Amino acid sequence: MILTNAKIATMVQDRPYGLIDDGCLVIEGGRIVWVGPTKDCPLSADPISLNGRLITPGLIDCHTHIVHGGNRAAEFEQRLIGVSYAEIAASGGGILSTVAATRAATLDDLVQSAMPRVDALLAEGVTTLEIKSGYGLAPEPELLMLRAARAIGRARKVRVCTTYLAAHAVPPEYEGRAGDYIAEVCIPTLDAAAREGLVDAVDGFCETISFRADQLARLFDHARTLGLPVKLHAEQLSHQGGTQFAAKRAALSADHIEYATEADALALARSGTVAVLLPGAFYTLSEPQAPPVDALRAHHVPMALATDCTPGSSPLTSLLLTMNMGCTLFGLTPEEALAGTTRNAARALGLSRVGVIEAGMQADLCIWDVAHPGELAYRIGFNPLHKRIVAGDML
Ligand code: DI6
Ligand code: FE
Repeated sequence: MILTNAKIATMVQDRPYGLIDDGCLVIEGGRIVWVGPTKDCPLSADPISLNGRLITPGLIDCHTHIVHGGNRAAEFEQRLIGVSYAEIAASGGGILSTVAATRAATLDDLVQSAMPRVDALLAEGVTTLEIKSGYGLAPEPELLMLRAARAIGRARKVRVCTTYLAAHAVPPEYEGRAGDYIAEVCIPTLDAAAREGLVDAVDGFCETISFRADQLARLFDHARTLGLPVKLHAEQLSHQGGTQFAAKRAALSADHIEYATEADALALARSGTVAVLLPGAFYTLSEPQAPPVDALRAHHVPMALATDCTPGSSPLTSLLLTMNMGCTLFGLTPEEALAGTTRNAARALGLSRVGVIEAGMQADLCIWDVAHPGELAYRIGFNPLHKRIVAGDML
């Protein structure tokens, strides 16, 4: 397939957007075999002219809890009249109410209820999607969530990366016994999930309402023995040392990090860990403190953006709106926002064959009805996607 007369945002880092003004892209066998100026195109058989449309790498949502049972709309109403997230959690709402709904769901329930949310992301150009477990908090429901994630990757043209997040919260049956939960449930269930090929990475929630770093250390040590990379929800609501803990373990990413410090940013830079920024949760919870973007930028920490699609803290299924929020709420530039949902999002998932447009990469692409890549973060609630291409198939 030869695509010509396109503005191509390759997202390679040598110039803004890696932009090629009048570019040509050759795809063969699901991979990009050539990209460059149309005038230099090595082939001319049956080119498809895009008449100046924009091509970008396929969008990557690198942090979602998109598989879950039930919803938390009632909580939304409670929070609007002033009941706090913590008060709702303390009264059995919050994550634990989603746990109950998820434990009651069948595999088909989990797949079918997630599919409209997945389709909303795909309609905006997502070609790679990360999906976490973390609402089962017991062996079989956690495995069921990961099986649902794998089933979604088979049912739709999208690459799914799964993340094991049994260390998301302490279930009621282990209240006050976080360490026992890690040892008796999280670690054995990770073995079972890994044996079944269900896990691509391991995650944890380091916060006062969930786990301390030293409790997560045992799980992360075990992940390393299985050859699995780690990532961490860190510094979302307070400073607990999660970012330093993640950096020390060369985690793929540290996520949320609203309360990270300059020293934390330096640690991320030194370890090559990606900062995954989640403006949907910041917006939904009306959080008072934004992540230290200036420090991350100053230390050249790669920044990614993701929906953090959850039923409670971030019921967001638009990566384009996430880009707009990343700019408006966190101060990212439109180019940083696009890098955050392509090149840096791929890095946050440990993927090396997607996220930029260059020869040898997988042909996961978006064609947009816009003239400049900066327009993608600019509009609010508007979808200019013309076509999505996954592994060379134009959809
Ligand atoms: N941080 C969050 O915001 C979510 N989990 C986490 O680790 C909360 C998930 C929920 O509200 O259901
Ligand atoms: Fe999350």
